[in-house]
Amino acid sequence: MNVIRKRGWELPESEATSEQVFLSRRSVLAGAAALAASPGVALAQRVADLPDPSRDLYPARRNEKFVLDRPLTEESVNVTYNNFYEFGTSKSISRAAQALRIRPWTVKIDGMVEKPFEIGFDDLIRKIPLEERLYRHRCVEAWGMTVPWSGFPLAKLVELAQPLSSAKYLRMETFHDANMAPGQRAPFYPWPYVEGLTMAEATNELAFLVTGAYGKPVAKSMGAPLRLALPWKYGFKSIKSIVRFSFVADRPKGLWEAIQPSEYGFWANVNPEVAHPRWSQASEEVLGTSERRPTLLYNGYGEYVADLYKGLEKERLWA
Ligand SMILES: Nc1nc2c(c(=O)[nH]1)N[C@H]1C(S)=C(S)[C@@H](COP(=O)(O)O)O[C@H]1N2
Ligand SMILES: [Mo]
Repeated sequence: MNVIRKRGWELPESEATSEQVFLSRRSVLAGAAALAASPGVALAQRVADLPDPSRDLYPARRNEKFVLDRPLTEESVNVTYNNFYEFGTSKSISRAAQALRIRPWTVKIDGMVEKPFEIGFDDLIRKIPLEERLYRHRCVEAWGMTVPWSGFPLAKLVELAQPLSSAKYLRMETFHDANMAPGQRAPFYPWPYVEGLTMAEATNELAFLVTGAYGKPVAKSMGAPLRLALPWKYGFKSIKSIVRFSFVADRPKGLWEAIQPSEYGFWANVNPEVAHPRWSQASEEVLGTSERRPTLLYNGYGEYVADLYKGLEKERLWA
């Protein structure tokens, strides 16, 4: 296996900048060439340029059950400080991510289900009522933020999918299109981005499928049009720009676990007492402030999720 000694998310901004500039220039050139080459692509581009057809669904009604212990992170901070390796390895991918075409967007549901199907994102989003939830988010890199997400419980999508009782895990996959997302040309990552959950985790009420944030459709840099929010787990579990949900018998291997299993595992539950091999998880930078806060077990969501892990104490639950 190709072991990367220093990945982008550990690079200081200054070192990552040249690659960022390179990647975004490549994406502009690739986009222009593709447009010239095919009338089909030109049509897709016109569809993509239409106003967002889900705009009327926002702002969604807030679910008051989920309360925060700190102020919301500023929207301007949240949309411009991102991990989205498909568009580059620095935090400053928000410009490059504008190349993400979010219409048409088709979601595939397959694997161990009554009947596999595909559904257009705009049909899916009108099947299930949206709500707003204020959640904390804790990246494995020891920074945290708070977000007013809109969306619906992942459990509702599971219900729609009608999995067989033999399904044990939910595997999720991000789009794969290196012309659109030049980061996917980096050969040492096993694209597409994949993540997985047990069925019990996927149907826990906290697991939230995000379609919006800050009272409108979610920004491209934050994983439009459909991403996950799992506030009790490290952020890399919260996969962005999902195109496929597969119900499977075997534990899926996520992109980060595939690259560096000694540091990034399947469970990845937040725990201040279990250090990452290369840094402490005891406290976190509060994004957009100069403050540090002590990290909380399960990122403060133990009352919702601690029971999921009873009897699993022998598993590596914390990384
Ligand atoms: N497809 C995809 N999903 C992803 C990532 C990514 O690089 N690609 N990064 C993950 C990580 S490490 C984090 S912390 C969150 C970041 O979400 P944000 O940019 O909205 O803060 O997305 C997660 N989901
Ligand atoms: Mo992260």
